[in-house]
Amino acid sequence: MVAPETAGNEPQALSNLLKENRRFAPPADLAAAANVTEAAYNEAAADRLAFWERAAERLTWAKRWDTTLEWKAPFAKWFVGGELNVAYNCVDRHVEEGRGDKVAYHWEGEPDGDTRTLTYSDLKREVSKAANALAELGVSKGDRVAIYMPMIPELPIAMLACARIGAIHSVVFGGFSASALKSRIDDADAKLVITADGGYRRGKPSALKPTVDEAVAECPQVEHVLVVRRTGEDVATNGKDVWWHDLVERQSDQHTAEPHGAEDPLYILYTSGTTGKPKGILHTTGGYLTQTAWTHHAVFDLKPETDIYWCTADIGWVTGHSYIVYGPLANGATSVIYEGTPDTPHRGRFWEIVQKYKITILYTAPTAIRTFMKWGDDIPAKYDMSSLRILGSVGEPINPEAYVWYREHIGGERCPVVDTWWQTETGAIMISPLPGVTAAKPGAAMRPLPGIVADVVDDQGNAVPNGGGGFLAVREPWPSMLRTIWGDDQRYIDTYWSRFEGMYFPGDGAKKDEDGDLWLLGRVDDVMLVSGHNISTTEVESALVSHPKVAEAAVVGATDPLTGQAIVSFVILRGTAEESPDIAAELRDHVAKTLGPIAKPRQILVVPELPKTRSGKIMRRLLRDVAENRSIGDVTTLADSTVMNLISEKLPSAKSED
Ligand code: 6R9
Repeated sequence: MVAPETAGNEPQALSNLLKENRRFAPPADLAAAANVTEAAYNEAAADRLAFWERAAERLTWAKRWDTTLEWKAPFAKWFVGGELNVAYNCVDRHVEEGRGDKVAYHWEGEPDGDTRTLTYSDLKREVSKAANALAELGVSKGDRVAIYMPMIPELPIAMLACARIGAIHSVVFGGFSASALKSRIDDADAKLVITADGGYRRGKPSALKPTVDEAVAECPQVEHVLVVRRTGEDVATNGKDVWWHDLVERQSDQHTAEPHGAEDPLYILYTSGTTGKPKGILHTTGGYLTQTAWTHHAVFDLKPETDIYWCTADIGWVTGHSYIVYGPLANGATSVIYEGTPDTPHRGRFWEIVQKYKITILYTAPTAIRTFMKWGDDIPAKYDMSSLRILGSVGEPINPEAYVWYREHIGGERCPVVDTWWQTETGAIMISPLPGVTAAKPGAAMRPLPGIVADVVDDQGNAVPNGGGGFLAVREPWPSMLRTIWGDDQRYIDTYWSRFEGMYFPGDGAKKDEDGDLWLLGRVDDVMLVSGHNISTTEVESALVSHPKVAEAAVVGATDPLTGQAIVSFVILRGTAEESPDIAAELRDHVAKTLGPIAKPRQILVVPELPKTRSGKIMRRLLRDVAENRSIGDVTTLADSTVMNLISEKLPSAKSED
């Protein structure tokens, strides 16, 4: 057996197996007109706090801060003493500066032809009315408001109304169950829930209100439920319910946005991580808006006058909070919001939307990109997508092959792809290429953004040399960082600040290539230990996806008497590929050839679907249960709970070829 390549003679915390030589320089015209150039890295390196002060100056402050950063590790306060109103920054100032007629959101409902357009003036009126309505319901500064809604304009309006009055919103993704909603309402002690009768999904109305009723029946602290009528389906009503169209529509559209402290809470967003009770990640106003707005300006090179920007995430996730609502609106962008799924009424829906609105910047997730690969190249080829100029990816490591497919079939080989690494906890993008600066490598998040100090360290917390792998760590506080876990400072300390002295530990594995560029390698909980080598799931999955017959892959380590753990792979084939009897052998050899024999999977299972969270991340924990022939663990956070049955059915055909 050949040992994998390592940087030196020391064993590596994480092996570095994948070699990638392709790279794509920024288009010359884009680079020449880019919002941010190489100089930003030098400026931030010379004086990090001065760099973030300049970023904060892009916002409108009612009172300038006294202290840029107060750092009592691990508790940070940014722009201390400063006052601003987030909703004023996202809405009013654009109207006051003469941009009231500019479109803030083109909203596209799932049913064909169901559209709405909101200018910044429209948004100001709607947010003001909603803020007045919240006040009438007795909601005031510091109160918590749970929001459980479909992707309709009232969702950002409700969030901005909370921000305007200083109430703390807690958006709960509309696909969560009554018990998940209840536990989040309880944890934050919310007094108001904002919801809708339902939304449209896969061509049908999908009810939300019954779930809210079930949750709220056990939440006596909830005083009111404010309900938007979206589908018009019958809903049960009770004494707590208030219709949005009754209450909000009769409010005055005048509302004065009072300034709030830079460290006043803006929102709580629950993230479940891999195990245990969901964590209420707390974000505050000044630093959060500074970094979401600056990164949106820098990473997407947003030109608010001409760009039409579309982030396909659900607003229920952090990507939607930061890059559909706060960042784009703070920058005065024109965005598209789409309510439904990519295959309704047909598999070209996304590309039809790109063509219709002449989208210039598209931000989506690897899970979606791999699905489009699986559906076939001919679908996007039918649409005119020549308006696109920048493509983004977020949520999981993007396999080099998926990156190249995205660049070619969506971006027409002219658009830079920015692979953006960040988390609910980081609030905004941390590691990413800049589209006018970076010669990007497919699959690499490249460098920490200016003002961010991140590194790859070994298990002792020492920086690994170029070519080495280990743990991602952030060495210095950043403006949009989480401030704590709601109501649980100790868990905040234990989860993020105890693994390495003085450093933030995100829980992700990473490597530095020979040039010092960063590659994210998946959650450290998923790393496989094969014959004494720590092998990342990402590298083996990327090797599988680089085979022309494979669209998606997930790998896990299963206990093995010989090697400690052995690699078990689950693959989905591309639309055109046939499942042949020798496919497993073909794929195993392909991985061995690409990464070395150490990474050769013991088993390959061809499956129709993979288990994913509702935000599209692969749940390897459940696949480990299958691979080790255990009964399957908690499936409540799965997007589709029937998937595990489909996969288990495949198991008897699994053969070990060695
Ligand atoms: C924004 C978001 C965070 C976790 C993160 C990491 C994974 C996100 C990634 C990526 C590799 C990227 N992740 N972006 N991994 N490359 N570009 O997704 O937030 O839902 O909190 O998930 O997602 O594992 O730690 P969140």
